[in-house]
Amino acid sequence: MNGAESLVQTLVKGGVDTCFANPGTSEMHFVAALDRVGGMRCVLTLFEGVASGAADGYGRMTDKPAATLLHLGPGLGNALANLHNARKARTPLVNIVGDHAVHHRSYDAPLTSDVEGVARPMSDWVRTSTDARSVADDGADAVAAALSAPGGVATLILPADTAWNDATGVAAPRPVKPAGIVAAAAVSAAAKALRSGEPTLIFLGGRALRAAPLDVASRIAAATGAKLLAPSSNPRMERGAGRAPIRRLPYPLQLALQELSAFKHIILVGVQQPVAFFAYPGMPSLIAPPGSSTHVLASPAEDCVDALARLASELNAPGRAALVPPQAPAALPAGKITVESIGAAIAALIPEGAIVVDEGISCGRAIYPASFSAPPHDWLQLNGGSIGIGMPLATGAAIACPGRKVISLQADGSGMYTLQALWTQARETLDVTTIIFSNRSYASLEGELINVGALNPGKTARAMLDIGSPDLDWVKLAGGMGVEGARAETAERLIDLLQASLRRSGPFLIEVMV
Ligand SMILES: Cc1ncc(C[n+]2csc(CCOP(=O)(O)OP(=O)(O)O)c2C)c(N)n1
Repeated sequence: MNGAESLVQTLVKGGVDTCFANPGTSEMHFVAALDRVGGMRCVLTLFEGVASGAADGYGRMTDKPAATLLHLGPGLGNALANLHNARKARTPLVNIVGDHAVHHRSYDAPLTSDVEGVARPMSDWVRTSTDARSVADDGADAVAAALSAPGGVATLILPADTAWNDATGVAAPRPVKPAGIVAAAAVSAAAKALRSGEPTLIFLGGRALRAAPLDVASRIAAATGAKLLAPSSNPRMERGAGRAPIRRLPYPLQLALQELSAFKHIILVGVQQPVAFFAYPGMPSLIAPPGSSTHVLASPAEDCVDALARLASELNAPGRAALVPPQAPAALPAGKITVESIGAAIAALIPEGAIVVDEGISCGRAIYPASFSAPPHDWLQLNGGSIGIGMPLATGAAIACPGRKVISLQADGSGMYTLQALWTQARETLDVTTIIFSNRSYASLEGELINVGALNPGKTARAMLDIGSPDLDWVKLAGGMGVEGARAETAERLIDLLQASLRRSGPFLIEVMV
């Protein structure tokens, strides 16, 4: 057994059974090992940002790491933007990055670079294997690091000789650091705030947005009159009919400040304190009102399910909370495409068990509020702010959850960063319906120009926000990568196309002309 085989076997033994790859010469032994070792599904991506975003989608849906296979510093560099998003989402993920053989590094060959230096900012754990005999142990440590609470990005750098030399065997899975149990004092401090009679917000994020903890939180809210709120962008929310509904903090800072202005207490569950996405001249960075108290019930690395259950029992919260009733048949919109008609049309058609990936930016904002009582589904967002995640995330989620429909809500500008994901969707026959919001502009940045105080933008500044010259043709772009598509210029056509695509298998793309 060589080092590469020992690593693949160790990963499979540790539960890593899917690898999103874009390999090169230094990873050839890893690639060859995939044929000799069973149990690893390897998915080719045509850009490393697709591999990292897909691994993120897979990890969010399964709570276990997928691997990526990347080519030295430049391959890893191409993956970084979506590794940043994965890290912010606290997704378990293992990068395997090939490097030159140890004896070759000193010659400064064309692909030589500081791979650890490239890895560090977007990784929670980094190691370079030094020897084929230690590669299996390194692999087991990487999986444990990725899975340890609160979850993270582990990057293992594999010099080519550590892959081709003889190994000693396979390493057993390592113990994983579980989520911490919160101190009794944190539960009683939250209970005291909730009993104070003063306006109290329970701010939930991360794992606390899954159905079970949300249900407990809504029982606490019912018992105490507290309000529930989530951050504006979240890795994964379980929502829909029969589940506790939760609104999100508005993205515009002015609205976010207004939303929190009345609260005297803010209880954090699985999330950090609310902060402004950007600094704006003369505006605060922290959103909690001055004079309010913030109480950490559970940090992202702590067990929020246990913490909420203990808080509910201390408060004698009722056993059931009012949940969202099943969806009443909504009137489907007709006529002109607007942000509102997009919201109503898509919200009405979300099927049970769907996974909605939301990188809709300005055109997708009406879909979430319109879909509270859609059949139960998951909602995945860009929560690290680095655009270009949507189509890769949808790809990874579809591979993680065969049998579930994926609806990928995609703004056109963000879509252009990683559209190669469509090719992987076609090759793997994934049930992904991509809905492109073709407004042919960086519309959200037009508002930001004003927000930062850059008033009266001139021709050059405006040209930086206009992506309509030349016009992108998404139906042709998709067709070129093996994904069938069609254009919708009215709400009726959008509804027809969406219904048809949800009935068929394999990917489809709808270009909505906004
Ligand atoms: C990696 C990265 N590069 C650049 C940006 C800055 N940025 C934020 S929004 C945006 C434009 C988004 O345009 P589009 O996806 O078409 O959505 P729209 O604003 O039109 O709704 C850009 C370039 C970013 N957030 N991340």
